[in-house]
Amino acid sequence: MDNSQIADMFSRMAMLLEFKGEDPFKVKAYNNAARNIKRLDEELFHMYGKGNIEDINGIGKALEDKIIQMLEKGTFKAYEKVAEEIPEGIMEIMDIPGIGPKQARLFYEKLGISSVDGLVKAAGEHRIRKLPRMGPKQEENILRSAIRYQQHNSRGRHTIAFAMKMAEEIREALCSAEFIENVVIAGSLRRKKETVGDIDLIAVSSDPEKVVSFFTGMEKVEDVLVTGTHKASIIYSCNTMGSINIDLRVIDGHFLGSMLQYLTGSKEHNIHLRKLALLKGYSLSEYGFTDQGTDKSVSCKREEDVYRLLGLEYIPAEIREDLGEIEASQSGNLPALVKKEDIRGDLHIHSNWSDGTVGIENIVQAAVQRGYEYIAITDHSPSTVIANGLSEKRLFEHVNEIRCIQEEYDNIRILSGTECDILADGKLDYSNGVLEELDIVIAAVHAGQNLNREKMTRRIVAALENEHVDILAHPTGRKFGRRAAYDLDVDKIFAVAKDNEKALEINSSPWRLDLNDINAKKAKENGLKIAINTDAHTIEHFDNIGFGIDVARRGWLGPDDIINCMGMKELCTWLGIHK
Ligand code: DGT
Ligand code: CA
Ligand code: CA
Repeated sequence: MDNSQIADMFSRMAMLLEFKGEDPFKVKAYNNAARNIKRLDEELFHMYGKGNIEDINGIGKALEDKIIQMLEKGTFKAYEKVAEEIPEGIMEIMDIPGIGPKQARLFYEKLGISSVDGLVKAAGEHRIRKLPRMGPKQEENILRSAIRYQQHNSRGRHTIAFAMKMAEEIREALCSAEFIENVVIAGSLRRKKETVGDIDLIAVSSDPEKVVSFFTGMEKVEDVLVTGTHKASIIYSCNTMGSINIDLRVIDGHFLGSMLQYLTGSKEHNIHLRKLALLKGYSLSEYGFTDQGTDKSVSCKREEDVYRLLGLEYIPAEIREDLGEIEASQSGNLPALVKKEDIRGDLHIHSNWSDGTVGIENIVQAAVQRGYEYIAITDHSPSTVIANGLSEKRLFEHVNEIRCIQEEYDNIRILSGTECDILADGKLDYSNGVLEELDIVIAAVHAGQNLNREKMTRRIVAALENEHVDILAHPTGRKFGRRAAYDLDVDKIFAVAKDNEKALEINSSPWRLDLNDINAKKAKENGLKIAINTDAHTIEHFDNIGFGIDVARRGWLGPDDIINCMGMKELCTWLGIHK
C-alpha cells in the first residue's frame, strides 16, 4: 500500500465511525492522520523498512500499529470490524459526492435507506425533502448526484439509448482506421436489453495490436482497465452523461460468426447451446466447434452457420435468453418478430396544446414523412395541471382543429384522442359523455403513485372497465433511476384488460420502456393486444419507436399482437370508429 491508499483507508474509517455516531475525537484523530500522511514526502513503506515510522508528526502509537498492519496485510483489524457492521449499500451512499456520513445516517435512521437504489427511489418519491435540514433543492441535488454515481459506478447500468449512442460513436471512430475492416456490436446491447452493463465490441482486423493501441488511445478514454494482444477494456467518458465500460475483442474475419455468437450471449443461451454441441460430439467456444474425437476444428465466418451446424433455425439476438427459444427453434416454432416496417402509426403523441413542443400540423407532416398511415393526438387531461392538461372546452377546440387539419391531408388519418388521467379513485378525468366524442382514449396514472398494491390495482382495474378506454399507457409506471414500478397485481390487470378487450402500451421512451420485455411476453401469452407508442413530446421522439420495437421483439411479439401494425380499416374497427 502506498501513502494515498493508507490515507484513504483512514478517511474511510473516520467516515464509518461518524456514521455509527462514535466519539467525535476518535473520528478527528483518523481524519488528522489521513491528512498528515497525504502531506508526507516519503513513502511509509520506505520509512517502515528503515524503522522510523514513529517519526511522523501527529501519529501516535495506536495509529502507527494500524499503519504497520496495512503495510503488511493491506487492511487493519479495527477497520474490518467496523466495516462488517455497516451494509455495503450504505458505504456506497457515503461514496456519492456531496453525501457524508451524517446524511447517510439520517436516511438510514428515518427512512431505512441502505442502498443507492433505495436513495434514488426515495428522492424520486419526494421523501427526502421532508427530512430535517432537507428541502426540494437538497433533494434534487442528491437525486442528481446519486444517479450520476449509479452511472459511473461499475455496478450501475446504462439505458440502451445512451449505450447505443456511445457504441455508434466508437464504432465510427474505429471504422475510420484503415487497418480495421469491420466493427460489430455484441453483448446485451445487441440483444437490445433495456439497460446494459457495458458495451461489447468486436473488431475485425489482421493487425490486432494496432487496433488495441488505437482503441486505448482514443481521445475520450478515461481509463484503460485491461490490455492484451487481442483485447482491451476501457472506460469511455462522455462528459455530461457519465462514462461507460467498453470491452473490445479483435479477431480475424474467419472467426467472426463464432465470436459474435459467443459474445452476444446471453450466458444462459450459450450454456444451453454448448450442451447441444456436446451431445453432437463437439465442444463449442468463441473460436468455433472442435470435434471431440478427432480434435479437428471448424470456425464459423457467419453467425448463421453456428446455428445451422447445431441443427437449429437462426435465433434472433433479442430472444437469446434461454427462455424457450432454443426449443422453439428445434421444433420450427420460432415467432416471427415484429419489424420496424410493420409499424403503421403512432397512437400516443402530445402537441403544444398540452406539454408537447410542436403544433398538430407539424406532427402530422412528420408522421407523413415517416410513411405512417395514422396517428393519434393524445394530449393530457385537466388534472395534469403541470402538463397544461386540456379543459373540456379546450378539448373540443382541439378536436375541431384536428378535423380542420384532416381536411388538408388525405394520405394519413389523424385520430383525436386523449391521454386521460386515472384519478386516485379509478375514475377518469373526463366524463363518459366527453370521452365518447373522441376516436381513441388512452388511460394513464400520473399523480398519487404511492398507493399500496391493492389500491393501485383497484384504481387501474376501474379504468380498464370503462367502456371508452382503448389503451392503458405505461402500465407499471417505472422510470429508470427515478421510480420503481408500482406495486401492482399484474396478473389481475392482464386478466381485466383481456376481458374488456383493452390494449396495453409498450411506451418507447428509453426512460420508461413500460411494459418491459418480461411483461410484454406475459401479455402475449395471455392473449392481450399491445400498442407500441412513443409518447412523443417533440418530433425527435418519434425515433424512440425503435426502442419500443426492441422491447416487443424481446417479448416475442409479432405484428399480429400489435394494434398499430393493423391497417387503418382494421384499427378503426378495433377502436369502434365507424366513420
Ligand atoms: P451486461 O453487460 O451485464 O449487460 O450483459 P452481457 O450479456 O453483455 O454480459 P457480458 O458483457 O458480461 O458478457 C458478454 C457476453 O459474453 C455474454 O452475453 C455471453 C458471453 N459470456 C460472458 N461470460 C460467459 C460465460 O461464463 N459463459 C459463456 N458461455 N458465455 C459468457
Ligand atoms: Ca455487456
Ligand atoms: Ca462485457
